Amino acid sequence: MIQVLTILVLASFGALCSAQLNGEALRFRLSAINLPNCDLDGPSDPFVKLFSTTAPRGGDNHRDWEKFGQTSVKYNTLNPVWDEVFVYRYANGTNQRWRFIVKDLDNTWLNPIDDHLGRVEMNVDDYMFQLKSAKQNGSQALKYISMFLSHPIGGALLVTPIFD
Ligand SMILES: *[C@@H]1O[C@H](CO)[C@@H](O)[C@H](O)[C@H]1NC(C)=O
Ligand SMILES: *[C@@H]1O[C@H](CO)[C@@H](O)[C@H](O)[C@H]1NC(C)=O
Ligand SMILES: [Ca+2]
Ligand SMILES: [Ca+2]
Repeated sequence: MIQVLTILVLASFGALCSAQLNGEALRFRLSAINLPNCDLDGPSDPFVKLFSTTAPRGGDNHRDWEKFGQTSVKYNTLNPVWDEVFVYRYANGTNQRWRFIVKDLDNTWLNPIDDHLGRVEMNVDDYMFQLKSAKQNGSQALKYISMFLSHPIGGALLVTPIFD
């Protein structure tokens, strides 16, 4: 009887662990090129807010998007390279999408509202597919996946995967 109980406990513990470990941890850094300049006294001060959702495309609104990260601010540059490493748990085929919003820090008395520098959306399955094709193409192609910014159009956000 005690043995049966032990097996049951082990079995449910195993199920719990595999549920928690479900999905693959993607690690990446962000950088950007040719961002718009939205400051009068020098280049923009860009930072990025990272959101994700599994809501169906079209039917989503902003409250469906969960924030999972934010970069630091890089001052006076249109080509920022952010230092932070982001971790995102990827589950294939679950319609995971990223929305990255790039802002220019202003936050001054005369100019309290941060300017919008652009945004990108990408299906994480597509990101993984591009990564896989780049890997098959040789390590030279593996540096980053670039995503063109829209609203307004101009510049690109680069996602640099980190492998152990
Ligand atoms: C995701 O699943 C599809 C279909 O099962 C498979 O072809 C693809 O290789 C998978 N992608 C990754 C990154 O695991
Ligand atoms: C693979 O490499 C070829 C030749 O360098 C290039 O034309 C092609 O666009 C690359 N494909 C991907 C997915 O990077
Ligand atoms: Ca500004
Ligand atoms: Ca600014």
